[in-house]
Amino acid sequence: MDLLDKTLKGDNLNANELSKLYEYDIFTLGKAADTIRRKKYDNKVFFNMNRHINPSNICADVCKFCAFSASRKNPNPYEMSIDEILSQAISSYKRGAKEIHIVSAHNPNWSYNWYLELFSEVKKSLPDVHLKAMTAAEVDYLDRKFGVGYQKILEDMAKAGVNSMPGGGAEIFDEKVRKHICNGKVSSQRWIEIHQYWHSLGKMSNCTMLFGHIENRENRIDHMLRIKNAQQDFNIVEAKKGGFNAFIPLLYQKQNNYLKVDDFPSGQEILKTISIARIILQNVPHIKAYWATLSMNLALVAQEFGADDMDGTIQAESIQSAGGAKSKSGMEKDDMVFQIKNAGFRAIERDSLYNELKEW
Ligand code: V47
Repeated sequence: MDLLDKTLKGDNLNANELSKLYEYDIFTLGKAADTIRRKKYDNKVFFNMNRHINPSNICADVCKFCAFSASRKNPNPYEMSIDEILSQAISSYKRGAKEIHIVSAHNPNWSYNWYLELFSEVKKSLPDVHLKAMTAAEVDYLDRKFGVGYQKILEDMAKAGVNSMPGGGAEIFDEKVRKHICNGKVSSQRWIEIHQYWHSLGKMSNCTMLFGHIENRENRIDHMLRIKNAQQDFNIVEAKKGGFNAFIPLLYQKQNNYLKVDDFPSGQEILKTISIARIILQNVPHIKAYWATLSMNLALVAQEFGADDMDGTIQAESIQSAGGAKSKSGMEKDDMVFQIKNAGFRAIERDSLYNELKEW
């Protein structure tokens, strides 16, 4: 039996063995991935109406790949008040956003209670909105700063109204690469423990992988395998009672940062990565081709190579756009729908947990 058949059958192969999947041609991989995605979702492509809010770019950590955090290359520090965040969230809600996605730099000026107050205030003003907030890196930062323990932080977040956690901060789990690109940030093991504890509270989260910088193919597969192993009980995910909902390969944006990178992945290498993710991560329901990092065109092509989701309308975005992505002002819903349908798919608006809301 060849490697692809063995992988599809679920044989226990290691990262080194699985990295040879990249040696298949793109169409063979794409067909295998597309078969899995069509069996799950047929011709549907999901998107949501969301709003990203990044309350501050002042950061205690120093990640070489980051163009967002205030530094010599981005000498523009800012921090928003709770009232300012609230007024952005309310105006986005009025424009149709059903999810508010709050991710911040690790701002040393904020107290522990500031976060809880922020989440409570958002939920008090907008009880219907899905609040997706706090990467595991932020949770770990609060734990390091205030010494409360990540378990308590997660329990407090849930009590304050956080509905799900985004997948940021995973970067690349391989410890050697991680040390080079984001030394001092949440460890790989801790990132996974934080998500697993959150899942044990009956909550969903996403998982990301930052790729296209200095990592190699085996590092990417190792990252996927750690996610696969961390996703313990697929039935729980299906019942939406805790687990990873979507895997999001984030393509590295190269401008305005301190990470020196010589080679960038070709479109083929990117699509192969997405297909391989769909093939390996069969216990993670969704593969998100985040249009902000891939560009709209490649994210649409990715829907034929294993992905089933585009992310959303965003309205405003600061992290990837600081690195060069064209996502600063998000995208109109009509344009999203038009482009999905124009690519030959059914445009399905979903909520944050992938319940279908409407076919446009
Ligand atoms: O953790 C930072 C990444 C992440 C760069 O869960 C960069 O639905 C590319 O996690 N090039 C934050 N990426 C964004 C994120 C996310 C986005 C959309 C949806 C979801 C979700 C999560 O952005 C960070 C980091 O990995 N990032 N700098 C860069 N130069």
